[in-house]
Amino acid sequence: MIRIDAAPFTFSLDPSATALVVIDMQRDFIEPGGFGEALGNDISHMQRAIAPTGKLLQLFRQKGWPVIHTRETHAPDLSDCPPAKRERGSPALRIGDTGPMGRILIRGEPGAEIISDCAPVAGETVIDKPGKGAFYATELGKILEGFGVKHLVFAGVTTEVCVQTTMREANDRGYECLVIEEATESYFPEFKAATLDMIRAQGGIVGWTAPLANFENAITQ
Ligand code: C5J
Repeated sequence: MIRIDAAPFTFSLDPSATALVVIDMQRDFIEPGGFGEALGNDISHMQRAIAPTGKLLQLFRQKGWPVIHTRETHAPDLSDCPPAKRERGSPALRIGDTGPMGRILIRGEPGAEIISDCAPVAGETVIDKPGKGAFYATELGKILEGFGVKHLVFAGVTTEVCVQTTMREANDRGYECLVIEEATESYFPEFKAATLDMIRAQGGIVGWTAPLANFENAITQ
């Protein structure tokens, strides 16, 4: 087992049973003209997560450990997008509307793609998910069973929405979950801080958090 200096206590991972799950590092959440900005968010916060997530990807690739990327997307006919999701609030552009990067959050459109700095490479799994949690209405559970993994390391955006939801789903399914602190971001710094606190509170009720350097030091020793 590899021991990582984490909070609320040491995170132990089995190098033969650990995968990286990178949540929704898509142009629509990170770049100007996408869904994040259409919702009125300050997308500049997202920039901070890019280099640390890239570094994590590099570490997993060097180790040959499984990497899974998710994308929050919908079918072009919106058949998997509940009206309640599309019609909520008054964004500048709704899911399915056409913006500068094509139709918002629609599979196959430029905005739905993963940013180039974190793009999947051959052999990595990409999961399109219609919800916030990556287990809902996807094959993720079966894919993880196929890899035989027990420990999941998380990165991606946004911390309190899709990252936290997926960590909670994974925790309920018996996975040991660690989120790398610099490799996740929110449009709201206070929400990121609160989410990391929530995850590791009560003896790690959802999982663990650790700085990237602690993870890197532990796995490269
Ligand atoms: C949001 C996500 N924030 N990937 N999606 O709507 O967190």
